[in-house]
Amino acid sequence: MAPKIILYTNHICPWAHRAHIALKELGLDYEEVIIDLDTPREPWYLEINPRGLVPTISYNGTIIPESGIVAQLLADAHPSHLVPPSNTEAGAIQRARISFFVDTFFTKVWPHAFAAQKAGSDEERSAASEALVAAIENNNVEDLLYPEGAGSGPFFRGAEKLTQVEVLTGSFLLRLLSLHRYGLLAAELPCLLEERTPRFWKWASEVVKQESVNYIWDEERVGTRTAKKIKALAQK
Ligand SMILES: N[C@@H](CCC(=O)N[C@@H](CS)C(=O)NCC(=O)O)C(=O)O
Repeated sequence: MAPKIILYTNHICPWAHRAHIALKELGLDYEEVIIDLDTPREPWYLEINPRGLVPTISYNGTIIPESGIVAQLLADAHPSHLVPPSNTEAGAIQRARISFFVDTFFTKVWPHAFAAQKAGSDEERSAASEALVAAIENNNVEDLLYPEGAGSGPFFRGAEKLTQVEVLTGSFLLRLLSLHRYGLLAAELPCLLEERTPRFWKWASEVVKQESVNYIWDEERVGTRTAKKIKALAQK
């Protein structure tokens, strides 16, 4: 029987967005409850998730917070192309590779995008964007994505369909490829990525085209809101 799923979310949140990608990829129906992030969390939501963050999922009545854990629960409960089962050596190794790639993305690459968004000047923003491209080069991200001898598809390790890597990074790739239009990343970043890290660029460009990745995405809303928030922070 199909599970009863309620997703507590907000479409502007890249972490919550991960759950939307997983649910769509797995073809699971869900009810969505939008949590207003501009006002203090209401007591009923704090009872569901005392951290007050989105996303949280109710899966057949069991409450699970934290985007990475939500995505893992969905992938484990619904075996699919996203991630192989862990009870074979090949499956366990693929899971380890997924985790290592995602770790590399979030500890080595994404922090520079975050720094660029918070930069106080164009020079600082350009330096952070340059550091981001250098991090992709220096951490062999392209070889992790497309190692020799792997498949020839567009996704992680040449998969033909999305994997858990894209579930966990897709919402951030959407931002990486568009926030320069709102002054949050250097204007030259897309060119730098395309010239210096073409396999990463091709991967990211393909990921953001997928319906499961972009069906809740509102670039204008996220771009203008993030720019406004960062300006307000700088004036404090
Ligand atoms: N580690 C959490 C991070 C989630 C998170 O930071 N969510 C933000 C929105 S993007 C949030 O709920 N913020 C609440 C607030 O700022 O009051 C996860 O992966 O689920």
